[in-house]
Amino acid sequence: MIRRDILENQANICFLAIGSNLGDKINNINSSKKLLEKIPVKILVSSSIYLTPAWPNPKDPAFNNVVVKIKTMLNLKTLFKEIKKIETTLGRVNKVRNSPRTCDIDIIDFNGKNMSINFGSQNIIVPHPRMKNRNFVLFPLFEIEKNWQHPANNRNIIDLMYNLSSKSLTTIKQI
Ligand code: PH2
Ligand code: MG
Ligand code: MG
Repeated sequence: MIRRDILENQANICFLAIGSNLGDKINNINSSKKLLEKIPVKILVSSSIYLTPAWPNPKDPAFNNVVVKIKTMLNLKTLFKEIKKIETTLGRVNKVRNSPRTCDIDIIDFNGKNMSINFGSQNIIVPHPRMKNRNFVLFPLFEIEKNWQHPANNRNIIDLMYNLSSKSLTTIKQI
């Protein structure tokens, strides 16, 4: 029982991917970080900003993407709820799936664990199920956490980057 209490009160280390492809993108990312710090979340490290073509439709406006490493006492579900509030505060309107958005914050990794929880109609899965195909997650994550490993298969981040398509490797730019 005591052990459980200790575990429940521990700080969680988590990686978030932040993206924007609408409006003042850099400003939107900076505002996202400021609002995250109010949740409260401590941002331990932030990657630089990457310019990436929109996935899956490269005709949509290009994204600015960053990955941040954070520390928080919030559990996965509460963190998810708070992140959704920030997206709404920054003017995100959920229209069509993958349509341009001012702010998108995805939970990439939570304590390096495989987790899946239901939240209303949504199923939150960490690590993020599509991260392995996403240059805009892998590159900034590699920049700030060179030893990151996927908990499901222990594949390291370099391994995952090698498996990206050549297009994914050449179209991303650090700015
Ligand atoms: N986010 C999406 C869909 N497509 N493409 C890029 N380049 N960057 C993103 O952050 C991104 C995307 C939905 O979450
Ligand atoms: Mg996203
Ligand atoms: Mg999202």
